[in-house]
Amino acid sequence: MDERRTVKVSKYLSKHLRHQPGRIGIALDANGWVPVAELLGAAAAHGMRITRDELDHVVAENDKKRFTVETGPDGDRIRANQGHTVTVDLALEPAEPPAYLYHGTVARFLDAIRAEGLRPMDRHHVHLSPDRATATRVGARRGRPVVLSVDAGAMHRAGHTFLVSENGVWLTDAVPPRFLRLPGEPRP
Ligand code: HQG
Repeated sequence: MDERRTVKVSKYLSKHLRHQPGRIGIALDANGWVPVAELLGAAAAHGMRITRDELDHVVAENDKKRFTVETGPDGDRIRANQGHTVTVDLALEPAEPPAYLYHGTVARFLDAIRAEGLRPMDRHHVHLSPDRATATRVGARRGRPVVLSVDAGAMHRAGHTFLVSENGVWLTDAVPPRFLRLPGEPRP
């Protein structure tokens, strides 16, 4: 499977497993799962033929482990590991975060972030990375990246809940400004 095809299938899966299942007439269950056979059938019916081998390849090779396939009594099912805009309960267990987590963004959002902290915007959670390199890549999607550090240890002690997704992304409801350090500022 070539890289272009892999990216195309991955984007198609993300779109329908996170954002617009109704576009191809599928419904995710409460926890975000859909039978693999149903997904592939619906995709084909809407002009996107994906083989089971291709799907397995994308799930296994995806750089960010965006999807999980699970074998159940009724056959295999698939879901996106995070990043949904439709309502799903990923049933992730709260976990204790490392002392610091990182968030990659761009300069044009900094004034708002300084004033109101990090907000989930269109997603269900604020997404935080365990290392600066990952946060840099996340920020670079929008322009020249700016990496903020988050005093996750202090947030946790103050009672904020953290979840960690299947692919190592840390999720929390919001990050108040006092737990953020912008580049060039001392740690909070
Ligand atoms: C910004 C991708 C103004 C925030 C990535 C970000 C990640 C604010 C944008 C995952 C703000 C939201 C998530 C505030 C936050 N005022 N702007 N108060 N608070 N922002 O895409 O973290 O490819 O929803 O800095 O790799 O960029 O989808 O979040 O720039 O892991 O698998 O608002 O998405 O993964 O953008 O990215 P997003 P994100 P996937």
